[in-house]
Amino acid sequence: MSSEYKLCACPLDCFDVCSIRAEIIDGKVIKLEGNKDHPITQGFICEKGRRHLERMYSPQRLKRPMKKVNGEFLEISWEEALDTIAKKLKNYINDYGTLSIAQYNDGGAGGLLKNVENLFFDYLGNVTLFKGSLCWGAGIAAQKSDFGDVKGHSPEDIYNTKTIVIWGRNPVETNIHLVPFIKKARENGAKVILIDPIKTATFVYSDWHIQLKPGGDTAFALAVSKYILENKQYDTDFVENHSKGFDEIKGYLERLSYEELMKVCGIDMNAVKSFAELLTDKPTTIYIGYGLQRYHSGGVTVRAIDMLGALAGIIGIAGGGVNYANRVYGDFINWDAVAPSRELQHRYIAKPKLAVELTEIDNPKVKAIFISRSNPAVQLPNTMKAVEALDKIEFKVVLDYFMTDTASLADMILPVTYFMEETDIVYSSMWNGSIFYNEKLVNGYFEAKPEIEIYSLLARKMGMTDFPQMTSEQWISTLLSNTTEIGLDMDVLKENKFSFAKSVQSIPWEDYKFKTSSGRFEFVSPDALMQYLKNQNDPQMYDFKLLTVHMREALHSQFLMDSEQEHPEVFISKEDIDMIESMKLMDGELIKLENQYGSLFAVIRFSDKCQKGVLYMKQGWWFKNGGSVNYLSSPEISDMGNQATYNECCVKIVKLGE
Ligand SMILES: Nc1nc2c(c(=O)[nH]1)N[C@H]1C(S)=C(S)[C@@H](COP(=O)(O)OP(=O)(O)OC[C@H]3O[C@@H](n4cnc5c(=O)[nH]c(N)nc54)[C@H](O)[C@@H]3O)O[C@H]1N2
Ligand SMILES: Nc1nc2c(c(=O)[nH]1)N[C@H]1C(S)=C(S)[C@@H](COP(=O)(O)OP(=O)(O)OC[C@H]3O[C@@H](n4cnc5c(=O)[nH]c(N)nc54)[C@H](O)[C@@H]3O)O[C@H]1N2
Ligand code: SF4
Ligand SMILES: [Mo]
Repeated sequence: MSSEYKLCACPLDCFDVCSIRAEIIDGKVIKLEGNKDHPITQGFICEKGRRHLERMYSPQRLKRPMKKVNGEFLEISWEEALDTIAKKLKNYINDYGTLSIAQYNDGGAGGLLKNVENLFFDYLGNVTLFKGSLCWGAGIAAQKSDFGDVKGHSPEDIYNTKTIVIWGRNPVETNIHLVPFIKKARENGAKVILIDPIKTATFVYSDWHIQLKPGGDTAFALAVSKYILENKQYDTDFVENHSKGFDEIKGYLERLSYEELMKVCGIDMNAVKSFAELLTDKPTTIYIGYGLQRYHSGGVTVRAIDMLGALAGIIGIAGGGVNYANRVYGDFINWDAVAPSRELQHRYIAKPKLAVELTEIDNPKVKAIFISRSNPAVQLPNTMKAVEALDKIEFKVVLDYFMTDTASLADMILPVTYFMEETDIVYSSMWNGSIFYNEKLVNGYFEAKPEIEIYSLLARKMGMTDFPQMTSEQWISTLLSNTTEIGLDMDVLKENKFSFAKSVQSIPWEDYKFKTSSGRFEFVSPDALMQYLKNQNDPQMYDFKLLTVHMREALHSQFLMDSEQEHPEVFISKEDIDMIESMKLMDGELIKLENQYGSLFAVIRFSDKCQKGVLYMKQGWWFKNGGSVNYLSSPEISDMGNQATYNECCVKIVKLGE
């Protein structure tokens, strides 16, 4: 049999969204490699991308629907699964109303048609949904407040810059295709500044590491802003003609004391001055990551960095920008064409608060929950309580490929197809404006089905005659019927398998037409900043701050299924020598981490990457790997965007056997 080569894109919840070349022989994908013709992902993929085949053809994949009987899962037919679900839903709706049905999902797969599942629930009635974010919500809300939208410079624009600030982002592990851009910019003479409490893998590409205290970014941004103002280095044209709230912020900055700010961020005045000099020697670009907004003041932090960008005059210029994410297509999806005609009034729980609110919510209580594209039993904060809360729900349906920790809680599991087994559109990059047409390359694994088919069948069983019944192609052409407005030619997309909207601006806000209500860039309010500084005086409950970061080899809990690691590792700074000596800790020893939310056994490692008083761990571990780092994280939300506050976490180390 001869090989056939087809293009597709990796839909994982990743900055990059790689263009992939698949080799297919006899109806089976036998090799995946980077597509050399894609201008951004440039012909290479990560280890996870290469492992897609192992996952797609894994013997552990779920073959058929399964129901739990006396604690054991039994394979059943689709007919039985969908009949049971339809019957249960009808009964709950009849007895308690549609609000007793909940739907939880996340970014596990970035396909457009994956969202048809949301539409199913819109047609079902007003249900219970989850708002906010485990990921990037505070920063998104922050940039919407400042600019009116969240836009990033095109990756190549980095070549126009003199200084690249990588602020709380770790591209060497989480955004690997940004790295060649950084490397080339450096070869051309650009300097790279890394701002992170941890000396991450990205350190090797940086010229200067500002190792501030966790949560200290706002204070640092305030100190630099104050210095820029005092030294009249700010962009007067921008603040006078294109911004709102400058006078208030100027007055506030003048009143602040450097001393207080230095104490909060742990950075000295020389560093503030040097950073201010580099930032205002334009063009300078800032790339913000998501770790720094997983705090109570996460929104204010991103707004303070935006403020700094605005004062330094790097907004709307080539080689500039405060890059957080890049929303290009979301607003152009024609959901109106398929939406139910009645007005929706769903009930919402903030996602990070599921652990506390799912059981408390009443009138009606949640009786059934659908969970897909996510593994909340591992990824949600306050995991033990979240698992308890989920467990109490009478009827739980999970859609996944594998028996994840969440799936093991379910009453019914529905196996879904892998991206190469279905047709979809992928545009989920948080960084670049690529859009991909993923056509079905091979048949589905055993009886796995795509979500659109599952929900179309369920709608029929439920007698939802108004629910649109369409093929994948019909869904795509309906949902993308408006994209000519942004210069996206569907024929070109289908032919080439990837494209870019013509309207994607390489330099966002170049015309200074901000999408805020004032039409100007809006400065963060002094009140919000004051609240941030006040919060920094709150006493710390335990000795150590614990940061949880993303790991190179996994995508959250995905790709860890076969890991034989028995306990997660926790890294402690070698500078914490007092603690190490007084507790007689040994490198590699099993210890327990404990706080008000729970405890977790972990292997302690001495590290020169973190700072005194700060521990860090990689997130995503399953129950069988010793448990989720989220046993320890708080269900509180940030100041904006209902964002989880994973990094606002304090723990103590407990020595075992004492
Ligand atoms: N390999 C891999 N790639 C991924 C993912 C993955 O799991 N694995 N996940 C994807 C997803 S969904 C996301 S959201 C992104 C996340 O991508 P990133 O934002 O790059 O990664 P994070 O690990 O979330 O956090 C980034 C950094 O924030 C730092 N940080 C923590 N607290 C602070 C602080 O107070 N100030 C500052 N300045 N920095 C702080 C951490 O030390 C960490 O180095 O990555 C995506 N890419
Ligand atoms: N402590 C701590 N916790 C964190 C973070 C942190 O930094 N620290 N990061 C947070 C972040 S940034 C994020 S984005 C969340 C991620 O949280 P989740 O999205 O819940 O995490 P994943 O482990 O990626 O789970 C995705 C699941 O979807 C399944 N899946 C993949 N494709 C499909 C599909 O096409 N259909 C269906 N139905 N299922 C599919 C996968 O098999 C997997 O089980 O975690 C958050 N949790
Ligand atoms: S996980 Fe990210 S870097 Fe790896 S192949 Fe997928 S999109 Fe590319
Ligand atoms: Mo995320």
